[in-house]
Amino acid sequence: MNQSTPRCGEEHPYKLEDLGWTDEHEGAFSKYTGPYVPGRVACRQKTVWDVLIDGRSVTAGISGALRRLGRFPAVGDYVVLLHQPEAGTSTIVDILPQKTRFARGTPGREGAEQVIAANIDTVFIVTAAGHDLNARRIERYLAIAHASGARPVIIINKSDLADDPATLADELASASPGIPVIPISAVSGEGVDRLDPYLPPRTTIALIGSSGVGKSTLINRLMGRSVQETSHTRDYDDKGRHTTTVRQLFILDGGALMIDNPGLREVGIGTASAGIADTFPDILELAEGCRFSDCRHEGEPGCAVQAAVADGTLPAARLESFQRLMRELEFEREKAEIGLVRLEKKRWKPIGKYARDLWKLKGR
Ligand SMILES: Nc1nc2c(ncn2[C@@H]2O[C@H](COP(=O)(O)OP(=O)(O)OP(=O)(O)O)[C@@H](O)[C@H]2O)c(=O)[nH]1
Ligand SMILES: [Mg+2]
Repeated sequence: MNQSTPRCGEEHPYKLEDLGWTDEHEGAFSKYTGPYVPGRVACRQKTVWDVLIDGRSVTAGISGALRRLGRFPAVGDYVVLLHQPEAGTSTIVDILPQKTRFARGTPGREGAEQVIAANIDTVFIVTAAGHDLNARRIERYLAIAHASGARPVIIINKSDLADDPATLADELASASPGIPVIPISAVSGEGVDRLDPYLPPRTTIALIGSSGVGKSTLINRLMGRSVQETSHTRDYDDKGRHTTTVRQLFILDGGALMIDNPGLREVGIGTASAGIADTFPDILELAEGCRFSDCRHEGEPGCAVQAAVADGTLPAARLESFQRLMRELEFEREKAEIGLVRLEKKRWKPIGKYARDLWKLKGR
């Protein structure tokens, strides 16, 4: 299928099945009869969505009902369209159940989760040789990737800039037990074929990572042509410039579906508690040996986790990272529980007397 991903309004050769549509989706859609068609969201502009339907791409708005419910489709969502080509209108009226949802807590928006992409099979967490390579950052990404239900794979791009690319993977290995870590160069193509096992037809892969790590360059490499704009600065230093500004789904020649995302700057942990457990299986296993079942590993007697730090089997920075993420998670829970409102940057205030009393009780 050697043609670029359809732009809006264009015809294309893809059937719904090529877009990952399954019998399960068919079952969920079967209650709709009449002028309804199913599709998959390929791109979200501010208030309109590009949706791939059988054989073509259309631009659609959403129904008033979805808007009132605050249900905004994400890229990757399977949706139901009220499609009236004779009137020249298409409206998204429903979002089919999501298999997975990749979300990040967005501090500052009343704790609301921001869905980055839906129905993702695999998340490529992209980092790059140089200043972005940071085990703590990877742990944070891994926690939200695990929580999404998708399988994470770590990609270290720009291996051409490293003296010894093999050692780069070792640097991240202790932060990601059991997770594949693959060094590549999107520019030279070195190592890119090692991604093939993760790119079977009809599977959906989301690229996430900081701005400038080379996500769009990798898309262009995998597409075999330039479909995404990339930064012109080679020595990218992430001073807040984002080259990619909208999320977009691409169909690779091999049939895999890949979503390019703008670089993430702030990644809140949201409510990814299950993700934290999956990211730190080593710490949870050690914790089973602690004397107290509610041990926080902060100096309690008989703490097996602290003992592992002391004898060098667990890096102290990894434990700190775990504790920081757990504190964030606790804060997110409190926010949801007692109702906090953000007044200005990084300052939260309780709303209502009950919340204020509880906040004081907790010694904040
Ligand atoms: N040396 C080297 N440079 C690379 C590689 N991949 C990407 N780059 C460069 O890194 C810069 C940023 O690449 P982009 O693909 O725009 O990065 P991005 O992750 O899409 O950035 P945002 O869209 O802002 O999130 C560009 O100048 C690329 O040429 C690589 O493998 N090696
Ligand atoms: Mg980009």
